[in-house]
Amino acid sequence: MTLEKSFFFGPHKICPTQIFYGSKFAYGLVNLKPIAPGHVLVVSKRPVARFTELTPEEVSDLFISAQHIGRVVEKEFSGDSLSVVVQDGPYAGQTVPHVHIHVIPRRQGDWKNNDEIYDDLNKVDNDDRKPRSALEMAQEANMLREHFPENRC
Ligand code: AMW
Repeated sequence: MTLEKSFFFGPHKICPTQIFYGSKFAYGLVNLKPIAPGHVLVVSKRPVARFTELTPEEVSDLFISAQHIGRVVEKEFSGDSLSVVVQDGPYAGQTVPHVHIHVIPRRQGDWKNNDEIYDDLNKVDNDDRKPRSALEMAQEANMLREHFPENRC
């Protein structure tokens, strides 16, 4: 199923080809600058910046969505664990002021020191992190979308 509707992620208009998952209150998109293979984002459909602004129903749906998505990306990207991360507010590393969960497949030894993953998460504007092409992101979203036939956008 193709998701026709685009959404905003903070100030960024997200093309439908980047979106692979939709629930009542959340959507899943592939990452422009992933820090590991399969690093995706689960975003609140309502464009609020802070976690505390979500209703209980939105929190529940967002995390249930992250659980479904985590199961799929861990398997598809040959992970053995997941990092599930919320950077809630600018001083916690949030660069896009719109509530989102990072879901990142993890493998043994992928970061030498585990907490260095947070350094990499915070290097989003670093020149080493080249944005991916629209085609590469669309191909990944197409593959992931196959796992979510019940998508609702
Ligand atoms: W934060 O620093 O707000 O916790 O995370 C922002 C995330 O959003 C980063 O992983 C970054 O790569 C990603 N990102 C920024 N702009 C886009 C975009 N247009 N499409 C997809 N991902 C994006």
